[in-house]
Amino acid sequence: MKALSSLRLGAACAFAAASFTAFAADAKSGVALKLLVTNLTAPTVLADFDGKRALVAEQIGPIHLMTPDGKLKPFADFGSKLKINLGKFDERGVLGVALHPKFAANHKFYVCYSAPLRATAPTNWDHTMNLSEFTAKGDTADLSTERILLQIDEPYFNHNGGRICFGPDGHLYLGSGDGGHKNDINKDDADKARGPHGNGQDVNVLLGKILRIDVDKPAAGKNYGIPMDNPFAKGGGRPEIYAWGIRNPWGMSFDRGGQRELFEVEVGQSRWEEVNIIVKGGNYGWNLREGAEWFNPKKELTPLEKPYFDPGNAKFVDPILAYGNLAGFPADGKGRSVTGGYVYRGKALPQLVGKYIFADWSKNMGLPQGVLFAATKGIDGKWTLDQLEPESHAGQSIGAYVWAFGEDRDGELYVLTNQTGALGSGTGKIWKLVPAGK
Ligand SMILES: [Ca+2]
Repeated sequence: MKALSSLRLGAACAFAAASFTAFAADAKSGVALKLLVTNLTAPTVLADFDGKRALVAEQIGPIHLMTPDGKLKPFADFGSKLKINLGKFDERGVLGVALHPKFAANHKFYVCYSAPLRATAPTNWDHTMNLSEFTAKGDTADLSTERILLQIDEPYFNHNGGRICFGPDGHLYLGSGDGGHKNDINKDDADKARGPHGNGQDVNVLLGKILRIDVDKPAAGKNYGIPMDNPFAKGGGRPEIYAWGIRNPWGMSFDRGGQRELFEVEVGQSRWEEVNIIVKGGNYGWNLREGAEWFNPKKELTPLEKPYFDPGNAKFVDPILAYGNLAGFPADGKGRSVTGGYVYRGKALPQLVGKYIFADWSKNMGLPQGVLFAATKGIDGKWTLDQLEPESHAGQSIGAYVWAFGEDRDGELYVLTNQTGALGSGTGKIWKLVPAGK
């Protein structure tokens, strides 16, 4: 029970219970999707590069610079560094890219990607996730400048997370998945060597966590530093951990306004898709909880009355919002797999300011039926969910898999899609959220 005895309670875990409100039909949204780029595979990242251009990463390796009218030119290609299954559905590849907050001066940027399994990993595991620093030279990246900061061995191909972002504190945040497969438990799968109660609740492993590191002040003999106020900076768990109990964080971004909160989405297993606000020391529940229910690792569609193991005094942070997964709620679920986005702080769409804009990947794993959402915080502090129905794509879905969102320097948002759900199809597109009818 080592994992349990080392659990620490977060200081700021008193969140209101998740709000599972009815799904309000949207009046005319005043929003349209403007097509900027076609012929990509599966775009995973769009972020500001220099105010004039954005960085666009594709999961299979290429990173481009994109002009405001959607013209691309090569910046880097990670294709030869990846372990990836081209042409198939895959959760490996280029998963996160972030520029250093002082990129204009130091030209440093960070990429989280799925590399072949390193020599020190268990031989039957799948791959190693690398978080590396690189230095750009003008408009291209020199990949020989790679400095590997952090490596996480991954037992399975899926649930990698890999999204990264810098916080207002200047530190780099990384969301790591629980290691994959399902249930986050190894009772019948001992070779994959997860803890007795899974990786999410084990604070001695880096899987299933939100991590926070200091890239600017490396500790002696290390490639990075540990912020002094990380929950386990002085012991009790891995010092990189900022929050835990995470399953598969496919989306992580700081609100650039408001309270500068860290929004994360959690791809659920079969019943609940979550939006969380991540707080330091927070335990987000997985695999004891899915949504605000006690998860049943033996019968995933039937939640338990009490936790499947005794979590002692552990306190859990509930999602600010969760919607039903169609696997668990065939009649009124809203999707299958949540895709994280951003709190809108741009100028073009005043009706969206302060709302968290995100999506479901697709309502049907085999068909492109992604749906956009807007979450709104009420005056009572509770969040409610609405479909964001672009007037250019009216209906119950936008007719594409929603792979990711992007944000430019002005705070305007982009929707990154694919038509096949697989890598290598050449159907990837980038759309900008713009005012309808302009
Ligand atoms: Ca959770």
